Amino acid sequence: MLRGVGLADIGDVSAADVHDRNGETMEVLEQIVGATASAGKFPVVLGGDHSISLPAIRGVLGAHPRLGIIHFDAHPDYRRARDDDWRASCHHGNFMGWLLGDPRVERLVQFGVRQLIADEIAPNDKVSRWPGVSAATATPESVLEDLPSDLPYYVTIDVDCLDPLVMPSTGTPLPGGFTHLQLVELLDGLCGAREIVGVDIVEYMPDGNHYAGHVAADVLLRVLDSALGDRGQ
Ligand SMILES: [Mn+2]
Repeated sequence: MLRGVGLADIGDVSAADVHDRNGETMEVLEQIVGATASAGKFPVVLGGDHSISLPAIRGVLGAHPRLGIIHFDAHPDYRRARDDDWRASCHHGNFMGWLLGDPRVERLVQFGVRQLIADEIAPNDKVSRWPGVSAATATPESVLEDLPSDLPYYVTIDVDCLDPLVMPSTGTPLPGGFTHLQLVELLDGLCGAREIVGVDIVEYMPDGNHYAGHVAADVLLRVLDSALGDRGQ
């Protein structure tokens, strides 16, 4: 129950091109999320291109210098970048590479990955993957051992982790994803059992499919309920 939990909409970060060449919008988002997290608040970021998770998570790292990431996605999102300059090279398929290289990020656990990319960075020993079918049949009990209990976690949800029959309104739909129920049961179990310090839900593309919008909103609500439900009591 979210009774007693206050929610504030602090507005939009001005739209940027997918490849935000000067990084200015990214830096603004990092500052906003950082200030929110440092004030003891729980940042919720809605997108949009998945690359926004890079500044959002960097902002949270300012308040939580040891962090794990729980990542739901059809793709691993750490393709090799053209160069090390995130301003020039960061996009939704490679942003996780910079986070994996950040020593403050101690764990990355990925659920639902079902399309591997030839030029991806080799995952290092921080990474656990529950791909495709194993993610769909995973229970919270079976995956919690991959999530040390002494770490706070940021949750990033790319809506393409869901099956396109449930969530067609995204840029890179891929068959074989979660049903709504499989996803929310796993999220409920994980977010209720670990300290969650921020969340984003991204790659939702409003296209007039109102059902898909309801699904995205419900998934986010379940995360907030599981992660924050006791705070207002
Ligand atoms: Mn993604």
